[in-house]
Amino acid sequence: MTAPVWVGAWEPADGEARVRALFADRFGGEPDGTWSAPGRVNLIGEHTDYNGGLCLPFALPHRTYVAVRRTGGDTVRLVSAQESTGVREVVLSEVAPGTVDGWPAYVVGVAWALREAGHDVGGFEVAVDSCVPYGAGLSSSAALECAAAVAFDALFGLGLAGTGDAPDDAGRATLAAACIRAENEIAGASTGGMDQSVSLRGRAGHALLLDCRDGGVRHVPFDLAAHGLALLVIDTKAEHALVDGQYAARRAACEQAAALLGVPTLREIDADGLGDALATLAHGTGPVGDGSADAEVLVRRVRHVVTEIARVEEFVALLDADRVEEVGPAMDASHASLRDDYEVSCRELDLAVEAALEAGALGARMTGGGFGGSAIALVRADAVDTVAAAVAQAFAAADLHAPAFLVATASAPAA
Ligand code: GAF
Repeated sequence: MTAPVWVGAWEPADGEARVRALFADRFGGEPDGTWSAPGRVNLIGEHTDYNGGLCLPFALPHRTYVAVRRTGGDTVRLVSAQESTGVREVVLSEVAPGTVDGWPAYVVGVAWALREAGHDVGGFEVAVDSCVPYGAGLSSSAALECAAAVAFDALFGLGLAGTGDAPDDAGRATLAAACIRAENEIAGASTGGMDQSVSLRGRAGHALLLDCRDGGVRHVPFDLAAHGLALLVIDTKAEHALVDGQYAARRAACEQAAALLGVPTLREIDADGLGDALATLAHGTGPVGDGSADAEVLVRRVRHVVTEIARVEEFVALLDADRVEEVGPAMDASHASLRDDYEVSCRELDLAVEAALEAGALGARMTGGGFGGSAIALVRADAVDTVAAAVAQAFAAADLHAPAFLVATASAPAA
């Protein structure tokens, strides 16, 4: 029997102490303060954000911590407990797309984007430490960007984030926009914005219904414990990267399909119009356009996006009706659609989902961008250990790396 490995979240005081110690060790003296931001899971609504659609993520208790000190001038010095690269140095005025390698891009990219938006952000030293599993599809990159964003907000007097008791949602949307620009333009990942939005705009005890057409949000109460349920997250340890071209290819196919259908985004196609839209795409002879996806592929990509947005609505309606124990079929259908139509699952994610369902999960699906990363399973609270053990056993039997597990509760945003 293979015992499951659990990944706990740090207590905030522990995370702060860790970055303070790293800061003192590498830079000497005290930082001006510490800030942190969470990773996320997405309950449903995958690959919908860059299509102007709906998604339903929530913030994890696992957070990335930064200790920051203003230095004056234009130079940034960075160190991370997760990296063996030592102290990195970047000159802010020299930052532009393609100029910053590796993890520092997520920090200086945010400073760059805020400067581009007219904010007066200058030099600083920053130490980083995190308990968000890295490369697990749980948004470690967005957690780093958003921790940096709230640090800059406080240190450079931007006045956008509000306070812990009274967060300023409009200001946080502005910070999220800077984080998204950092990720798209400086880190080079063409992601859609869900992760940064929930890390900055989520609320403890709630899932965030994010409408990516207009950036509107609704905080939907999400307390599984009250229903005797829990959300088990399975980090499959299958390598996950959003900068390797597959994610960008999915996004490009959606944009190509929207252009062929004459709509600004696929959000404009609703379930009633789906049949006509698919017929229009299917009649195009493939490959459609230069080096682009063929008609049959576009049909499947569009079918996923449109049906997935409808599944978000179905899921939220069940939450609103206090019937969370009935969301399982929507989760299962989401996974099948991501696996078969959107083709972003993989052997490890499929196995995690199958093993969890076989062990009694009410529903299960991959979460996040896919191509590796994590799956989620809705389980009875008293079955968390049994389901985790069954998944660990299935991975061992298939000769795969041992997965890691955590239990996700809807937690606080960046602060
Ligand atoms: C990744 C991206 F960063 C998000 O923007 C989103 O597209 C997600 O994949 C898929 O839903 O997390």
